[in-house]
Amino acid sequence: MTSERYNARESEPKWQAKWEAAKTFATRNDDPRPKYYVLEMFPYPSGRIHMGHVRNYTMGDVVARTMRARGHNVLHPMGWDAFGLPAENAAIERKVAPKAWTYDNIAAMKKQLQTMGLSLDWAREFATCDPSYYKHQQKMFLDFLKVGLAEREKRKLNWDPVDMTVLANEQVIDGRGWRSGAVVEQREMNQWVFKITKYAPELLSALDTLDRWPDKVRLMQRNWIGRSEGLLVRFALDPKTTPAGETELQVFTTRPDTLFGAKFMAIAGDHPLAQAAAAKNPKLAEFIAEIKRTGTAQEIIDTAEKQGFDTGIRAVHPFDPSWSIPVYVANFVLMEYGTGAIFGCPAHDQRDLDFVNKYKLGNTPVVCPEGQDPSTFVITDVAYDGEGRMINSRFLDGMTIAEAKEEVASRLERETRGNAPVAERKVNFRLRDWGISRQRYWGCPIPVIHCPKCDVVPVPDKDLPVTLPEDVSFDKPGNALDHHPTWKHVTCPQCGGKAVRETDTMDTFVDSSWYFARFTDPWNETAPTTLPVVNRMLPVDQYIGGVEHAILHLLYSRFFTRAMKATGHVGLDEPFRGMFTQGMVVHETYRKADGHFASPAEVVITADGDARKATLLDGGGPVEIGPIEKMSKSKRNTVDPDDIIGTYGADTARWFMLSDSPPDRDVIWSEEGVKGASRFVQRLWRMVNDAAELAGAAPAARPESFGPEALALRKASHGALDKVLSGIERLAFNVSLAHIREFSNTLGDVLAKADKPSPDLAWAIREAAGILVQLFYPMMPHLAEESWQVLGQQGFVSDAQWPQIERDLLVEDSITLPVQVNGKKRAEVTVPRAAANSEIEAAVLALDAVRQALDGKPVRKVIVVPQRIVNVVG
Ligand code: ANZ
Ligand code: ZN
Repeated sequence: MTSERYNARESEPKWQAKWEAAKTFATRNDDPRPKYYVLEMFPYPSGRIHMGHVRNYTMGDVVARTMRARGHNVLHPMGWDAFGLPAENAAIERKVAPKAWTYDNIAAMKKQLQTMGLSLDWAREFATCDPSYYKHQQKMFLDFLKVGLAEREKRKLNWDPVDMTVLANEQVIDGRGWRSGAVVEQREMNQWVFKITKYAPELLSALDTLDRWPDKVRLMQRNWIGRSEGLLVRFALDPKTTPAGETELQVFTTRPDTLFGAKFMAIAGDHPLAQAAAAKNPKLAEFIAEIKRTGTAQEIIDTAEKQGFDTGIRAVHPFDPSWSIPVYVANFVLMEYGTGAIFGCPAHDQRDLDFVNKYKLGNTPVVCPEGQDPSTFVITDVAYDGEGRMINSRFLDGMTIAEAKEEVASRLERETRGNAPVAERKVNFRLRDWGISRQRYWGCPIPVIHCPKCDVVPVPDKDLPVTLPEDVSFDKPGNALDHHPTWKHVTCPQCGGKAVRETDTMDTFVDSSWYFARFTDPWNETAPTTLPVVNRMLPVDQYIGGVEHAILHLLYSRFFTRAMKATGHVGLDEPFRGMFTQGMVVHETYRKADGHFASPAEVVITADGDARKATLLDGGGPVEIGPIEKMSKSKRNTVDPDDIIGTYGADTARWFMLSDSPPDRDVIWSEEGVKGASRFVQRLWRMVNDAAELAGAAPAARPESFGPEALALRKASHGALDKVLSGIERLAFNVSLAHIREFSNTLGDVLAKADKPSPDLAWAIREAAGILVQLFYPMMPHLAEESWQVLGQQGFVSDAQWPQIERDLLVEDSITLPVQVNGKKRAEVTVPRAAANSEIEAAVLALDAVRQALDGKPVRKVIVVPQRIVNVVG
């Protein structure tokens, strides 16, 4: 037995250096084996890795190492999502240049990541702020512009009237500018958008093909795209009441069945009709200015009190010329959706109900739920949006909602006014085009030039990349690119006159929408991708990341891939075949007597269970153990990966990360848990050494036959192989780890008993130890390499093929058969698989249930259908 402890601190850097020297994880694009692309969402270079990264990258690494061992050409790259606001904040607060700050952080985090022993191909590393990356992004922007997938559009922006600058949404706090504290206004300005809406139907329908995505993520995408089927209805207006003789108002409705419950119409403040009316009515103009101030963010609109202003305009009901309906301007109607105008049916829509209750417009229910009496059914302050039959609706009465919708649609589309049908069926999407302009310095410059004569002029290809200037100052509010003395002043590439560069930069979501494609050939200097390569290496077979990116990042990437296809940069639509969202890392919180939080590193825990107690490491003061929460700086319940890896080693951290919880759930990080994992590492180490000693007696050639002990061990080995692999394939890592533990217990028992093993058992022990090492290799690669050597194997375990499963060893020894008595199932019998019919017969007739069913009658016949069923005839 070895008395030496496994020393992770010595072993881990040693193997990392050997892998690097041997280029073990370098991936060749021309490798003929089937490819497998594993990707974890690349990190933002904040400066330090956190436990969430450790969990994310460990999972990806297990998949990558397993698929590699199984004969795939695995692509497993890493890079940096390096643009963004924190670099500018650091520049403002600490006077460091965003570029220097970013690259310093990258260097520090790379060092940390390397201590984790990840099987990454670092040769493909890049940061999105490298001009060699964003150059291609600029090229693709111009390609998109050519085919109409990028456009300029007027959009509302947050304007800080004190700092005289545009603010990003996250810079608006409670409606005020983050620096000035001034009340933010909405201003219309020209913005660049990507036309994601062109793909809305396809982005929705293709979700059905993504069967290796979590259902919840697909549902979130579906809701975000928000397809609804409805009707565009042209309401006639009473021209006597309109500001300039306007004659109609078009609305979008998904509930045309409720037309007879209409109590008002409402239009957005920036609807042309509202604008025209406001021009003649200062009070209305004032009202519109006021509702504009609250902004158009969905959350604000949903929670703000419903407000309206009666314009005096009157609309006419499409089924009754004598029915006049008031037209309001309302704060809950958005110009950006549908037509910016609605009819309100308060009985069946909560917003509309809140509105009429405030303005005393009344309501009439038109859908009556099953089991309610139509004559007494009333709505007071809760709208009814469920199923039912139509009431108070003339020719619709008695119909279901669906029938009524159809009836209204077909009547109104047949009816015409001024040569056009009064209504048409319409599918609407909630999805908006993707506004990518950001008024920030640290982002990818949008490669266009504004010329007073030629308007918008694309930067010629030969002038790409448009690089960011480095001599920038952040002492003024607003975009540092704007204030730069020279950067934006250029000559127009078309007319040679004076012109200025676009100073907006791209949303950082653009950077992360195609990095997975760039990883396939980051060396290509002339194009974003190399077609034959990108088409072979994509899609990403397994993508792993946080659920916080389940909507925007994934949707933008799906759009971008399609746009790249349309412009000839890839040949596929869907970038991620398999998607997995991992849970968070959570930890207990600790509070000191003075109410402040203490970090886990400052606390000692004693005793277990109810007696568990925490005290301060320094001075022993009392500490209250608080709830388990997501690791965060504010709660001080973070654990530094450096500390854990330095103390226990990366293998222990990796093992513990995977062992306790299903990977899509939260995992509770605890000192006790890590210690348990660390003990397990030592146990495996002793076991491998013991096995190596006993296996010394094994013959080189596989024995002809195996005795019962050896056979039992071999069954355990191959059973474990089977179960551990299927766990990894399903990403049920915790299940795989439990099977590894169970198998190690079996092997431990055999080793404890086998003093001088027979040759066949010694052979089975050697086989079992090899399999054990290969099974824990994906999770604990350093320990596995060290163990591989102890077992006398050549080369790296990292280069070893996954062991072949002998399927006949997986067959169960016993079999359970159903037993019928006179054609009715009465019992089951478990017998050795190889049992003779006479043995089965005897076992069946001895069953109580069979004797009872026979009820004293003699047995006439027993029919055994081998491996299937037993029939007793009485
Ligand atoms: C009448 C009605 C009656 C409606 C009723 C609903 C319930 P989705 O499903 O999200 O597409 N709507 C249309 N355009 C709007 C806008 N620009 N701002 C605010 N609301 C708008 O929602 C469609 C429904 O949302 C439409 O159907 C319309 O109100 C409202 F019992 O028309 B409905
Ligand atoms: Zn020009």
